Amino acid sequence: MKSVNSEELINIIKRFDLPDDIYSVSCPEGGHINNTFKLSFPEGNYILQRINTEVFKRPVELTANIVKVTDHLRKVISENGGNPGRETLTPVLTKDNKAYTVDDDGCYWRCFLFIDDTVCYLEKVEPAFFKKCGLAFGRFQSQLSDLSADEIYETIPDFHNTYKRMLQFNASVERDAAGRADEIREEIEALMSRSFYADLYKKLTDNNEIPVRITHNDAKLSNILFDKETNEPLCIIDFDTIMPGLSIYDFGDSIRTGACSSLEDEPDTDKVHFLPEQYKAYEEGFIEGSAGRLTAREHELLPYGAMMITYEQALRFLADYLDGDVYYHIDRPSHNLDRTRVQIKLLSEMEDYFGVSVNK
Ligand code: GN1
Ligand code: MG
Repeated sequence: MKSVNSEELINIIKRFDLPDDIYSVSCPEGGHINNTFKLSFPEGNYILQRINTEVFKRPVELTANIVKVTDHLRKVISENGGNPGRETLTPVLTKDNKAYTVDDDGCYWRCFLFIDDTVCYLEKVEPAFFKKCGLAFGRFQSQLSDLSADEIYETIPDFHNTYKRMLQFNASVERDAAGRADEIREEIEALMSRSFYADLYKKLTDNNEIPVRITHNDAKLSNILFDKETNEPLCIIDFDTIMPGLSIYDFGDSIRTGACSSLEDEPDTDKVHFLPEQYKAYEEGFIEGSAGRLTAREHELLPYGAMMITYEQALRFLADYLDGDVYYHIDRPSHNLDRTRVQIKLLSEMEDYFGVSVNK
């Protein structure tokens, strides 16, 4: 996306229903997809974002999803005596009452209240603390459980359709666009021998064995804001991938990122381990937070959610490596391959722990 000059920025700021005297504009760290600006006014702070429409190709539907979900969350939080201004995102509308505005280049912009006095964590945390993250995402699931998934747009079609991801991966192997397939036969084989996870996804969804819910679809630790004073989880953020999905996949994504001893792109796989203590703590929190809203089958499938999403993420990283690194940002030529190897190592340790055997 092209850079933004201050005149354009002021022009956009003026379109939103914000106070008049702006103090300052800064660019907070973190967030690699959208452009984010923090706006400070004497009356309070706001977040202004330009949506990356190369990744989020349906910005109107995406914004409608955010409005619907945050309206609902605000209602539930108020009914429970909470503070909706701090416990969920609050979209700020434009002066003509829209939740986004389009600039002269066709880029979409949106604005939220900034939530002051919070911290977020990027790296692995202690089990007792990770349990709180499970509570936060479980509570999110319970707060949304009476809003129908039919009311939400699927803004990235088949985003977590593991079966289609498997077919796309097979097609990437077949095409071998970057001529890399021969050097990574072992990794390709590791994924092909696990296609039963894709079949399981198809069976679960074809037979409606578990409900399609409204899910976050990027349920990682860094998407929770904690209250600076109490260090308790306060607010879940990053609603760009909110779509119809499976609760066990949100659960699984948290495990994939938070019950692993390394970052997801660690080049040395000897450092990559599944952490059962983290898993158990998060599971306890997630179940408690979801307050009886999950079905017995969803409970039973939680470990599978962790394994299936890890398998799917490996398919996505390796397909991108085979395609010549066209989707994920890379900092080194082997980046997507390193990411894949971390997923495979983590998955195989999960399989040992949960007693899943793979015919190699
Ligand atoms: C992308 O950019 P980030 O970290 O929010 C991806 C997720 C992957 C993740 C893996 C829209 O998310 O699905 O799990 O990378 N988001 C999209 O690092 O594809
Ligand atoms: Mg994200």
